[in-house]
Amino acid sequence: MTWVNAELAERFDEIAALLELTDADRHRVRAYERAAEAVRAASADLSELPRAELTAVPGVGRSTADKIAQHLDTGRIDLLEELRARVPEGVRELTRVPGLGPKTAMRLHDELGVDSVEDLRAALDAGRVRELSGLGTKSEERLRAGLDRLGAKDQQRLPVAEAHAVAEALCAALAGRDDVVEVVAAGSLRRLRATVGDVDVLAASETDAAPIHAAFRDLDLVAEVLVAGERKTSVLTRRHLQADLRVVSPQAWGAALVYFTGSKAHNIRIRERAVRRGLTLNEYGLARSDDASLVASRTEADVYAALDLAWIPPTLREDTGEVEAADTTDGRAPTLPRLVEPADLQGDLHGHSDWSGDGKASLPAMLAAADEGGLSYWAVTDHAVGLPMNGIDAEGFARRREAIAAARETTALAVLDGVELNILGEGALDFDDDVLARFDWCVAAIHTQLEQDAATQTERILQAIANPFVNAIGHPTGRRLGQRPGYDLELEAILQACAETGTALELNGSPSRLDLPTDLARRAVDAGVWLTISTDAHATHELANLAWGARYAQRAWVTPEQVLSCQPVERVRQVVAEKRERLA
Ligand code: DGT
Ligand code: CA
Ligand code: CA
Repeated sequence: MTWVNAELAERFDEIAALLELTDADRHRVRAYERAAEAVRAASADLSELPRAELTAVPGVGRSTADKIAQHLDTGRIDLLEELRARVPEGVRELTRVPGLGPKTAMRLHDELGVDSVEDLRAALDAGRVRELSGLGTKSEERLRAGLDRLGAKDQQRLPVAEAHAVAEALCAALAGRDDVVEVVAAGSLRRLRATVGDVDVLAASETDAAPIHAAFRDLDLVAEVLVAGERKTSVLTRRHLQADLRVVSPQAWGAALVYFTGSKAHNIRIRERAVRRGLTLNEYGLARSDDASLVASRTEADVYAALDLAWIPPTLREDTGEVEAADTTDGRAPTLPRLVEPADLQGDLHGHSDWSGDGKASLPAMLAAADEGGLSYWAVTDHAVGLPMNGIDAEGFARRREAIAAARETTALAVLDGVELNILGEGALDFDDDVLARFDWCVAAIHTQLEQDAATQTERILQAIANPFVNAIGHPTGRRLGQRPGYDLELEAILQACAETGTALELNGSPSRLDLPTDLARRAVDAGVWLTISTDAHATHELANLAWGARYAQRAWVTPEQVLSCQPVERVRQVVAEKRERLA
């Protein structure tokens, strides 16, 4: 399908949807749906046909042909503009509520003045909805359920790893089909945002998309079908996670992938760039604005290249400087960073064994798994005694020291004798300096009194950083994805102290944390502060957290040189020794 045909089809679909909202005759709605189908099915590029021949296209009648001509000449269709003016934005918003059809949305608007989702909630609470004729308590229940589901997308963003698991299953099911050439989860999932609102599955197919949409709806994972359209399917999966499927032709794959990967801000930025070059960019391709001829669409790299840009990794697509850094205009060399990758990590500087109460595997088992994962060193940082349930006291660590010595005989890994200290109230630590001095590596983290204000939390952390034996601050903001936000910190002071003392900030790769958040991590590396990318593994399978941590770090433009755990163990020991020399 050519780009112009696709755009026209979209316009006819929108007309049909808006006509339905204005209670137009069913045949009229259907006529525009058919016009969209006819345009989509047309083999010729409609912008290249002589106007007189438009009606020769199967399914295109006089009225449709006029609107096509109007669109081609002026870029607008009067009927569509009228409808857009007639149907308030709020009503269009209401139809996003699952189970709320166009007729009811219009009535809620006309009769109750409801023109937003919030209004609808208020009207339900006030018992006004059931007073409309034909709408009883049953309808109320249905609308409330719809609002809850909408809320699931708007408010309860899922941790990316959970959404990833669902997306993998959805994609795998489609990838097995003969008629699917490519399938990818785009959107915030591909950009690796810490939490995901919904999953945007994009598939490419040479053939009719309808059977692919049908198969998607029939997957076992699907709990409920929200939208069963010809071009878009929306379903609810596990844990109320919404997933949308769109199917495009391989010809449009690259443009669609750029579009549906987002972010919206990134899309807007590159679309402006297109306009300045006399081009139009949308999900079907990059085309010349004057004659609509297609310039690029097949691969992402093609689309970026036609905009004088290097291909931009999805983790950077947030409009925070990546478009400028990718610029290749007039042969300029792009300045995109060489992003850290999981394979760059040489060691893990935060992990647990069953020496502390919450560890699920023995030290030898953890070391074997780390070795298998390709690491060359591992710090066993069991909890210290200040964490009452799980912690180890000084004598316990002395006994563990013997076990570490024995383990070193059996592994090729360098084993760092480590501890995860508790930053107690007022910033005190579990042990005195003479005990701390016996460790190779100390992580300090806040586990208690999470509710304090920014000044207090910052002061506690500064106290820990000032200790000569503290090498990294673990999970610095304390956030739990989907459960609790991090505490507020005065980051500037912390970064300065870290830089001055040679103390690292951890990027905790546990999928329930991904802590440091992107903006903080980027400020940290910009300030010259070491990052560690750590697993916080309590079980052997959690060593896979390294990959989450590394890929999440990409969003902060992190390079391997900025990550201490991407350096050899000798460098780690040197950084530890330097801080002790400086402060002790
Ligand atoms: P989410 O689902 O809230 O975690 O975040 P995204 O980024 O996945 O957003 P979503 O699912 O609403 O849309 C998927 C992508 O589609 C988005 O990243 C960019 C593109 N997109 C959606 N709406 C717009 C829009 O209004 N303008 C532009 N330029 N792109 C859009
Ligand atoms: Ca999404
Ligand atoms: Ca979406």
